[in-house]
Amino acid sequence: PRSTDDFVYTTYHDLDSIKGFMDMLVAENPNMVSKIEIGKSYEGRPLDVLKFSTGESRPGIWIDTGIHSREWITTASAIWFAKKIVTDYGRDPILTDVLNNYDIFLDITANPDGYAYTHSNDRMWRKTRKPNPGSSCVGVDPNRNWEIGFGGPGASSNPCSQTYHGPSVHSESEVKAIVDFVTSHGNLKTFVSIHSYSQMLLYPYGYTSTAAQDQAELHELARKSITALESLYNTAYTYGSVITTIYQADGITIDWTYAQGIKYSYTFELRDTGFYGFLLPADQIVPTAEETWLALMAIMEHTRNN
Ligand code: ING
Ligand code: ZN
Repeated sequence: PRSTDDFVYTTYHDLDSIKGFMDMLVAENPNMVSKIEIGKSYEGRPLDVLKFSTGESRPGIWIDTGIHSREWITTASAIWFAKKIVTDYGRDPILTDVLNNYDIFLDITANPDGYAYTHSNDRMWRKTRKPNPGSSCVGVDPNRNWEIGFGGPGASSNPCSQTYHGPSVHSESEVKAIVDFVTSHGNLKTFVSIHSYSQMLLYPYGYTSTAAQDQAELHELARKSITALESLYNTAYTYGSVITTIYQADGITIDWTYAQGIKYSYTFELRDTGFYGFLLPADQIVPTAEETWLALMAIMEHTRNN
């Protein structure tokens, strides 16, 4: 494609193609979009994040996708979100108001080594690609590697497990890069980490059944967000805290971001509920992105009003 208008949003893309998309989007929108490198992956790939900004020193909204590399629908949706943001700015009054007051950070390929591996070797690869000393099994679960509840029973100490927590807190460079970014930014208001599949919207905690301090507000905003999502194609979502809605999960992203004071910390589990699972047909990319965007807009609008 020669521009992001020609880019094909209805298929899944490899890392090179996504990098090409990001570079075109930046070149086409130099006053709004930039690419920042927050670190390097274990295999040395740049950890690139798109920054959408219309002014200096604004509070931030973070969205990441693909931290579990086989969850391709999340990455494909994020590409569509990126195009949607530049298209709607100046046209959609709510998005315009959000972007006139907040920066949006979009981390489309949060686990690029894993993503490359899902294209080259194993479509079902979930974890990072760092070898584990003393084991023939590779990789750490980047959604069990965070500090809050690290090493608890909702994670595995077996390097061969899909939920292996890793040798130490933030041992994975893909996780540490986000930790360092969040810490040094210091003013993120909203953090949305997008997974698939299960059709759920989840908020803290995963490591304890103690209710989060903001549970009532988080629950009400989840309800509003899912009402918006369901209004488009009637896709049925459930919502609640991680531990009450899925299962106990220790060392997860959003428990850490919430502990940093980022009140609107959410995880989505996108389509479907298991019929195709991680292998969601490409003809569902755009509908999934469209409905999820309505949910994200509800969260961003609430952020703006609070
Ligand atoms: N499932 C999540 C997992 O990491 C989850 C469920 C989501 C747990 C959010 C904790 C927090 O086990 C997938 N599909 O990744
Ligand atoms: Zn996941």
